[in-house]
Amino acid sequence: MSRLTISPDLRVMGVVNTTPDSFSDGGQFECFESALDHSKRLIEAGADILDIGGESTRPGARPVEEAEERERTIPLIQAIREISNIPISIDTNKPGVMRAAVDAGANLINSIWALRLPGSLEAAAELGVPVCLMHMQGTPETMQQNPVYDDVVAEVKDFLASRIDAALDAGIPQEHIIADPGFGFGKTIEHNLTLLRSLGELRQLGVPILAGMSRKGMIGTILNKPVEQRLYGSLSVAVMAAMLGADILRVHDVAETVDALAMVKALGRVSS
Ligand code: 7PJ
Repeated sequence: MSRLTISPDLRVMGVVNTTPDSFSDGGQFECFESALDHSKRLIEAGADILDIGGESTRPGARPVEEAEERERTIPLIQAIREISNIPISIDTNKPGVMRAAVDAGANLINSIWALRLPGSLEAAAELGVPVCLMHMQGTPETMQQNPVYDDVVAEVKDFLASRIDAALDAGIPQEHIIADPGFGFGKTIEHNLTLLRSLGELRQLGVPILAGMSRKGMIGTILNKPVEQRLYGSLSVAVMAAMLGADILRVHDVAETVDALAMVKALGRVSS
């Protein structure tokens, strides 16, 4: 019996940041034109989904006004829709941005707050699109100060189960729900590694699992490398997550990850 769990429907979500202070892109894609160029490159590189974000969630980041978040994301979604029908995810927690984004052609709501902020669960249910519910301990301002768990896997799993229940109660169907342990969001490196090892357990939640570790601090700490030198580390953890049962990998380096995951997929076909 194979001890691997490889999703038959492994997908790559490419990150498109439109924030000047994003902790992985460093403002590189600040203006509309470069974000659109970047999106085109990710589509050509084989992304299955694009995740468009207009609010920085880096540790210590300050919240963004809704008008500014809309200005950063909505014209970009409209422009991508003119050239491609690739599924678009909007990384937001504001009901107004969710509505405008879906109206402009977004197909998925990615909520690092797991739709806990006022009005967001109702808005997502009303919009009728799939949602990604992510675990976070604390808030982006303070989450990395001193994260503490008794049992990180059990606590993340219980939290996600309760948010799945809340989504179901609000009328979001199960087949529209994705769960995410939220690597780096109120977690030490040990917490992140424990969650990665136990990713398979999260599959018991009964919904697809999204994992986002690309270029994150856990890689930087282990390799002692700055963000622009974390490609090989990011590919390694993407492959590990895929072999442990993740369904969607949220990454910056799409072309490289698509190749790495093609190898995992091939293995999945042999072992199944
Ligand atoms: C995640 C995210 C993640 C989901 C960010 C970064 C930080 N959304 N948004 N999961 N991370 N669902 O990309 O480094 O892990 S922003």
